[in-house]
Amino acid sequence: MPSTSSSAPLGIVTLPQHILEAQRKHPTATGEFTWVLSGITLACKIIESQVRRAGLVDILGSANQVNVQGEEVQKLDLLANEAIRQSLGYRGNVGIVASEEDDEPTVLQKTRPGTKYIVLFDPLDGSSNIDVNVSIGTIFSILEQREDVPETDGPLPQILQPGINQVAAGYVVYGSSTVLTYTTGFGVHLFTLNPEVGAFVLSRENIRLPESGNIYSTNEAYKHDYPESYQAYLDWVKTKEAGKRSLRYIGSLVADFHRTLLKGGVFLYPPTIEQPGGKLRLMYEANPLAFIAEQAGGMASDGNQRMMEKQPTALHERTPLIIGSKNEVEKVLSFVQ
Ligand code: P6P
Repeated sequence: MPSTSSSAPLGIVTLPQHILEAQRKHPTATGEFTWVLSGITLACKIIESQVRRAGLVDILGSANQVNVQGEEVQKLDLLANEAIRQSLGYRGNVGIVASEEDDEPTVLQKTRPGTKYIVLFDPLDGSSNIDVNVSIGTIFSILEQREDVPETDGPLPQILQPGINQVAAGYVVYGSSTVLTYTTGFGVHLFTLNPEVGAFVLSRENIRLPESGNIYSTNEAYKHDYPESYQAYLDWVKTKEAGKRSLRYIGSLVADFHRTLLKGGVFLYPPTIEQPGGKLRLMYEANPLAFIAEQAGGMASDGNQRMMEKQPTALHERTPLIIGSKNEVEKVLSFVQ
């Protein structure tokens, strides 16, 4: 239920209001996020309008380009990337941005003092689903620039921080409705885009990820490419001892994670023979979702360690990912570790 605080006329709480209320409750959650997050939400509204129209306007299909990941870039990928880069470019307190679509990070402003934030993002995750009208999403992670790193060292030493240093993280799912879920370290909150108002309004506050869940989510087609320990888990999960289970796999990380956050269960993308380091990206997919999962009472691991304690070594570094209900992640780890 939306917040019923005094600042919620008609029961509507917008995202900026929610951040400012959090600032009043937690002085360290500075209102500066409002300005950065308003840049991200503006971009997501632009993306949403294009995603909704994709079927009508010639923006479906490939842009005949390949990105740094070696993946064919869809036209909406390019539009989403530009929308976020431009929206953040005028925020003033964002110094560095880094995108899944760009080989290198972009230093927006040199002067350090006011430009304390670094924003990393996957502008349109699951883009291979665009043409078949399956939910896709945007994921973002916000870090602060480190004072102990000289600017002369360039942006990478600033960016390559473990997930525990995130000051905020979130994602948007462009689905049957457009929802934004975020955390600044004080719980996980869900907003739904009200197209009439043109604003994200609070729909669920302090979401808790169920401690257990009977849904497991993985691409079973790869099972025989997974390490044997993961195969052993996937065999166990189908036994009577494991109880009644369901397999759900959308193939869009943001959509699979959003279901896991709300319904519980576990999503796993293990190492494969083709990608022994995992497929999903650490900095702008696994870490932001891990921050949200932990803030909601869940867990996230790479199979060997807590996801948010991994020390990144490269901007586009990939990682195996096991994320979801605490008890379900621990069960997978009991096979894998
Ligand atoms: P596979 C989409 O391309 C993506 O990066 C994630 O959104 C999704 O979870 C994963 O890849 C799907 O990968 O190998 O199962 O098609």
